Amino acid sequence: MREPTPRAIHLKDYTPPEYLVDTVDLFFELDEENTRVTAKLRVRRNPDAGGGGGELELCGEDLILETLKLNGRPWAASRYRLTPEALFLSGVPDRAFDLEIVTRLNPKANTALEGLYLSNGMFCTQCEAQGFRKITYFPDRPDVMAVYTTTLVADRDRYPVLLSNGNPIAQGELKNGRHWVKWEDPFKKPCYLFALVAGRLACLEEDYRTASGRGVKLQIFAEPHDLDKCGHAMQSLRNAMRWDEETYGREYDLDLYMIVAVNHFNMGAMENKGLNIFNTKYVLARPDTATDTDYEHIEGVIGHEYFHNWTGNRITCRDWFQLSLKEGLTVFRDQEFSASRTSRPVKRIDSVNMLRTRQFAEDSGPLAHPVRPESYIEINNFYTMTVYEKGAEVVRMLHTLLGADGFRRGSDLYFQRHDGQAVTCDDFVKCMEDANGVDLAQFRRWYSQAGTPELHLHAVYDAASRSLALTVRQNCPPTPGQPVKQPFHIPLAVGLLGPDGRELPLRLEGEAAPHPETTRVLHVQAQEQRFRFVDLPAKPVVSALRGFSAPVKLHVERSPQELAFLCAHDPDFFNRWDAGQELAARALLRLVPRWAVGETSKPLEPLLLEVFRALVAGEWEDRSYQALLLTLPSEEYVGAAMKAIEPEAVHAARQWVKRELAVHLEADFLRLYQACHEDRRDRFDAATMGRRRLKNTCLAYLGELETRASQRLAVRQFRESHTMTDRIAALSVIVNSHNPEREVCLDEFYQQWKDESLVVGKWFSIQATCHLPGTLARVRALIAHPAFDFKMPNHVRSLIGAFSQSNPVNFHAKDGAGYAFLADHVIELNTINPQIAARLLTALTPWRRYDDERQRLMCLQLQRVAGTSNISKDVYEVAMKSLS
Ligand code: B3K
Ligand code: ZN
Repeated sequence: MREPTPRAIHLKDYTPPEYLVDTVDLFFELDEENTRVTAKLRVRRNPDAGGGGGELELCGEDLILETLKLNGRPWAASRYRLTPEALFLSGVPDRAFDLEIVTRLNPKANTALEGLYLSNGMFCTQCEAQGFRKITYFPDRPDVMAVYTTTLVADRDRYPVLLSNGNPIAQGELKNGRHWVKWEDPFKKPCYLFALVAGRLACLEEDYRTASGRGVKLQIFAEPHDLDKCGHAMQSLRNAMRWDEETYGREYDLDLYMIVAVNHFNMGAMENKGLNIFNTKYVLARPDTATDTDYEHIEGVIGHEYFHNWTGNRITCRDWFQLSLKEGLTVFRDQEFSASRTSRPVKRIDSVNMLRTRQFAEDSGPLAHPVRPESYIEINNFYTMTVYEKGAEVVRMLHTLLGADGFRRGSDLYFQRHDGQAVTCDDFVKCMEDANGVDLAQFRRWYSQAGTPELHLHAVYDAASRSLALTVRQNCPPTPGQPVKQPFHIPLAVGLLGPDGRELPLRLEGEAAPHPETTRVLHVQAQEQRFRFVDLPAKPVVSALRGFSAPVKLHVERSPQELAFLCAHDPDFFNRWDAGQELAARALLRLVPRWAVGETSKPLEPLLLEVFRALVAGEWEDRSYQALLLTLPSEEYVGAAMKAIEPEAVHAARQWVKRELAVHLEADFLRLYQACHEDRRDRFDAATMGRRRLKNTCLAYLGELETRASQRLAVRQFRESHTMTDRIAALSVIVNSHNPEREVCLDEFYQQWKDESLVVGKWFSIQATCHLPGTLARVRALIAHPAFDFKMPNHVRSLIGAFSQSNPVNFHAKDGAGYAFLADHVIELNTINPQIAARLLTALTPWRRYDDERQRLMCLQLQRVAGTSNISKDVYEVAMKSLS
């Protein structure tokens, strides 16, 4: 909402800060519409800065400057200049000095939810990436690290709880019913980790003892009526703390760890030092209000934010281009934590599924960027799948290449060498190199080159020499600004299976003995490389990219029989699942053209049916994994393999295969459903959740039959179950069918849960993702529903986000109504909450992947958005880059 053509910031222009701030003393007089902030900063010139004695630049937005003093004396107006984005002071002393800045701001008017704002009458903050500049004038960049003290003054009645980073050190009463609390955070931090909260909050409190015996108080704050939903978050926090001690030798460092759950939040949660602020969605859970997936996500996000205390807070980023330094690493850490808590195979497959559908799409479209981007217009647009999820894969590859012990040596060195510093991705890789005596020069390209590498494997068996020649070729398609790529260093985990399904010893030509393991990691570094395995009595089946050892697209010639064989025998859980997916995806892709031309007779491939029959009949210990094996690849995944995506045909083909499988395997699905059916509202262990996941997978198949019996089964589960998992799974089946009780069930659900905002969000999503016709009209009606709050990102995401990102067949309706609907709301949100608006708009980014008519319609809407007056930097960047 500023200059017409916002400026891009480039990594190559990075220079160290001219001035450093050692201490920050903040004094907040909190008021809903007129908060006064007094900031006292101890400032000094940076001895390591290049320039000499330039202006002191302090960022600041939407602030009213009241007074400015230097070393206690008013600073003359002639010696500073003010722009809408910064305050520049000229002629400041060479020696360290005190700066006192008094500003005013209006939290109530802050609907962008960045800086200081109000959520359900509670004050809270969000400073990452650049929200602190909406609180006071400051050198708002992560390489300026200071020690903070914060005093909060507010009305005692409305704001009995006053929180900030660190430990409370003093408090008192004032006249007019106001009170104050002073906080001190002994650790140096960048301003993006600053936080405050003030409100009428209830607290769940427990004690924790660290491995070395220190006592830490754990507190979770929520609105009083939500206190009974904080137990799982508390347990998750304890689990995360223990895990980080055991896995990385990292202990918590303050005496107090606080988490506050707020309703209005732009993302999942925020790792502010000692005072995490969370979206309620990732804290609150009770068996009747939250699903198993919610329980898992809560544990994952609580872990993620906790792990940031070391990877993000103690060691932070030098600049925002290094975002993946903390995010990629912390996602890797949270993934491993979750894997240890639930089912490792399922956690890995869930992560890869998301990467392959969403990150691969990002990497092949106009918004593609390296894990360490080179430029940005609005940094908030770079909290992407690439920086987070691909960044985590890059860290995982280091783990694979160096082994668990080598990785730990590298991380130990990283914590030791860089504690208290703001560093780069390169510094991290350097620690891995130094601790292990390896050269990762080529590996570093994963940080600088965008795009998903393609790996082509070609295996030739030679019976005479009993050897297998494996030729590996890699290439990476061009991405914006990077037409040509250098080869990557790719860890390729492989195994070989004999005709009986047993693993074969892996001995490469020239080696004295076979590899000790049945999976070995090949280092693929050249554009084309050959590996020869010897001593193979018969032609083996290659199991490549085990565990998804690198974020690449793998191409191997494999017959359907080989895929079925792998799906039945591969001991590698990932490849076993992936072989089934590939078999199903191929079957779907073969069906798609028939739908496109309206052909009706479509035989279900006997091999696919056979594979599924074996999967459904098998006795699996990990039921959750079995559920995944029985799930067809998503429409997004199948569509991604097409030259031009045909959403209706893909949807129709998938529905048809699903229904055919249900028809042929009805008895098996029903038997499995019954075997797993139980109503355990008190259990959230991996085995119980696995049974629920499998049972609900079966229910979804049975639902496709649309028989009276299957309809009744779904309604019975909906009405009689006590867990939200089972109720929502049943409701989803009901909503996506012609069940006569559809509307009644939806209404019952709403009536029961209308006071629980998060559950209302589920009610929105379930309707927004319905694949039947008429969904857009319903979504429009729901926007007008009294329960819908346009200013609450959770609601926007569960309705507009779910419709545009998780309902391809309706969003991509041929008439373009879905696109126009999305653009309307992006334009509306552009002024209310730019971050959310920009995020929503990315549903139109992959327009080139569709047919000509859809391309035209999607572009039309992107152009309409791009032409909006008062366009925010966030929306501008997404619209312009998408169109380029
Ligand atoms: N670090 C925050 C994300 C901040 C997003 C700012 N637009 C949460 C996280 O990744 O843990
Ligand atoms: Zn994070």
